[in-house]
Amino acid sequence: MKTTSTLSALLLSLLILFSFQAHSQAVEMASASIDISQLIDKAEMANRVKTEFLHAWNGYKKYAWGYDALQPLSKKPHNWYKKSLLMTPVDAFDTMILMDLTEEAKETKELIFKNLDFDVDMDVQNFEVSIRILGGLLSAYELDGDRRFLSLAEDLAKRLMKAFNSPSGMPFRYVNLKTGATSGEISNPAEIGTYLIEYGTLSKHTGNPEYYNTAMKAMAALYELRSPINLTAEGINVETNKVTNPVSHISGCIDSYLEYMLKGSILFNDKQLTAMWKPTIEAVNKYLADQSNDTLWYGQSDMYTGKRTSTKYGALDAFFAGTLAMDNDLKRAEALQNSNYLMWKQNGVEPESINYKTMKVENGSYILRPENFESVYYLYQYTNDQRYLEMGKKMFENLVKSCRTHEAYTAIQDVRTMEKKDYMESFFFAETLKYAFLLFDDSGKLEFHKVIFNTEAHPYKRG
Ligand code: DMJ
Repeated sequence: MKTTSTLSALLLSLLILFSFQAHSQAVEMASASIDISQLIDKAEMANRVKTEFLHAWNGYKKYAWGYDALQPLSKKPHNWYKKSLLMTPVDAFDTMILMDLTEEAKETKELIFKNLDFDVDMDVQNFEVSIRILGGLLSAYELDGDRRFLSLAEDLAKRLMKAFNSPSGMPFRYVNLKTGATSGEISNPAEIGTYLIEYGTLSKHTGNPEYYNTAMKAMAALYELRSPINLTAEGINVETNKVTNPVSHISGCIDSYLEYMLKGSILFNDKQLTAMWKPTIEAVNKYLADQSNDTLWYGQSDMYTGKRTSTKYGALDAFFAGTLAMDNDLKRAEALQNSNYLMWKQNGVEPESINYKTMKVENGSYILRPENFESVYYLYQYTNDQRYLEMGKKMFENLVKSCRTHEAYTAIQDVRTMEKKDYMESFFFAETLKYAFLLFDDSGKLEFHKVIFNTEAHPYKRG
């Protein structure tokens, strides 16, 4: 009996020793794979991204020069409204500067000063025109220095500001650039609270505080409509000041309101925003986060009860890993970026939305969205972890494989079949390729910690 138990003890020790060695080997292998990742040639990757930017840009130039955007499959130009606002050129300009595409930047600048005119009788979507055009003109001014960019920005802002002419100070969704007429009272937090970074930057450069105050008033009015547990509604009526849809989440329609609360507090050192951000992020993490073991997602909940209403997550939500990193919550940021990458990898390119409980695709389209690249870039900046270079490289290669056309880049109708869709968004130039490029770029032309990006990836200097 004694001999048997001594033998079993010996066997057990051998087993423990063996599994310990196996574990050490596994750890060594894991670190070896990290060493391999260090072989990523960042300069070569940055150059590859730049080459693809040029490929897409040349397609735009050839078939849609002067229009808002290109439809790459039919090779037709597209305008958002009756007259072009040069969505693609204005959105793309600062990426050209950062990529040192001097010739392209020069001809784009000439096009902008020759053709961009806001004195047009047409209703535009305040949010989209603000983040893309006003946002692009302001970063163009900061990077290029030509005061004509600032004049255009101020002319546009004066027209768009009419949208804020509501009883609450929260903007209507649409405004006529010539007459100032407004429409669209049923709005959402993203379209109400995503102006502060642009308007504050404009106030800084013009010395006129009215822009900052207008954006801040709208944001504060929106914040007042939070629920007693500090969650934000998806739907708001800016005329009646009432909630029209009580669902809360971090996704499209709310996303950039959260982003601007944090970024605004940093860029302008605004204590009111810091005081708003603290209870907001606590509520988001308490009622929207869905965590099990090391896995983190953010779902949708009722703003009054905090009860989960859906386990939908998608391409737009992916920005939040970067926001968490910026808020010094690296633990959640890294966990969420793992989920983002999982969502991307599952089909080779991320879909618009999935159910994170079943991992089933709910909406299979991919419209060249940037948020996953954005968060990879942020995470790499905050951690210096080579894993994020690996992620970015893989995602970029997938993008090239699935979205590249003979003469440009295009959206995907459904990532399950990879059938293509005929549109190239301006944010592909402003954001997706910019973040992919900056992830690998070591030129020092843009110092991450010295800028804040607007939600369309247009960078503004801090301080
Ligand atoms: C961009 O226009 C902005 O990033 C916006 O905040 C959300 N959606 C698109 C990109 O996906």
